[in-house]
Amino acid sequence: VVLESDLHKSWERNEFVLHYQPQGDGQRVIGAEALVRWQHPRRGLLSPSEFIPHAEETGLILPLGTWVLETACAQLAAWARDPAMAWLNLAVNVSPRQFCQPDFVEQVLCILDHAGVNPQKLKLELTESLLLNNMDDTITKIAALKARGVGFALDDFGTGYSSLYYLKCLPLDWVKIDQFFVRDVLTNPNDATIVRAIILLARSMGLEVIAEGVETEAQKLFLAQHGCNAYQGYLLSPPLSSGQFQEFMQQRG
Ligand code: G
Ligand code: G
Ligand code: MN
Ligand code: NA
Repeated sequence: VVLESDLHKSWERNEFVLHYQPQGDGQRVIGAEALVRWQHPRRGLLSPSEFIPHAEETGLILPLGTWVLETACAQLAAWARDPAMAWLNLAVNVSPRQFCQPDFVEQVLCILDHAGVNPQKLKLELTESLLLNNMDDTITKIAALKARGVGFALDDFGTGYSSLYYLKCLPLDWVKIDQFFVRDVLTNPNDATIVRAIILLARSMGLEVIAEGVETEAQKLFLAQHGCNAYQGYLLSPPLSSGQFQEFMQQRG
C-alpha cells in the first residue's frame, strides 16, 4: 500500500514516467496507449492500480493528469518529426476527476497547441466511472474536443454498470473490449458470444473497436474473423519506455 506522503514527495521528485503500449491493426502499428508508472526509489516500477486510486482521493490526479497529457503530447510531437513514426496516434487515459474540471476542454486544447500536435493524433480514453449524473456536461465536453479532431474511446467496455447507456448517449469514436472478455475468448463460449456481440454492436453504430489483452495469434484471428482488426496486448508488445518504443518501431520498419 502506498503512503500518501510518499505519493506527494514522488510528485515533487518527478518520479512518474509514461510507458507506451503499441496498438496494431492487422500487420500495421497504428499507435499506442500511454500508461503511467511510478518509479519508486525503493519499490521499483509501480503500476497505476497501486497509486491512481490514492491520487484520485488526494487530488494529486489533477497535476498528474496534466503532466500525463503534456508528456503524451510532447511524445506525439517527437513522433511526428520522425518519418518512421509520423502517422502514430496516442491514446491517453483520463480520470473522472480530471475530466470533470470546468476547464478540461481548454486545458487539452492548450496543451495540444503548445506541443504543436495535430489533435487528430490524440485519443482520450474514458471509463464508465465517469459520472452518470452529469451526462450533459460530459457530452458537451466530448463534442467540443471532437469538433477539433480529438478522438474518444470508451475503455474497459462491458465491465461497468451502464455500458449500453454510455454507448447510446456519448458521441464516441472507439470502443475498447476489456481484456476480461478477451482472455478466455477461445475456450469460454459465453466470452466468445459477448465479444462477437460487442463487435457487432460497435460496428453497427459506426464505431471502431479495439481489443485489449490480446496474447495469442489465435485470439487475434478470432477477433479479426468477427470484424475486429485493431488490437493491443502482449502478442504485439508489452508497454515500452519511450526509447524501447522507438526501437520497436525501427525493428518493424
Ligand atoms: O499499465 P497497467 O495495466 O497497470 O494500467 C492499469 C490501468 O491504469 C489502465 O488500464 C488505466 O485505466 C489506468 N491508467 C494508466 N495510465 C493512466 C493515466 O495516465 N491516467 C489515468 N487516470 N489512468 C491511467
Ligand atoms: O487502460 P487499461 O487499464 O485497460 O490498461 C491496460 C492494462 O493491461 C495495462 O496496465 C497493461 O500493462 C495490461 N496489459 C496490456 N496487455 C496485456 C496482455 O496482453 N495481457 C495482460 N494480462 N495484461 C495486459
Ligand atoms: Mn486504457
Ligand atoms: Na482498459
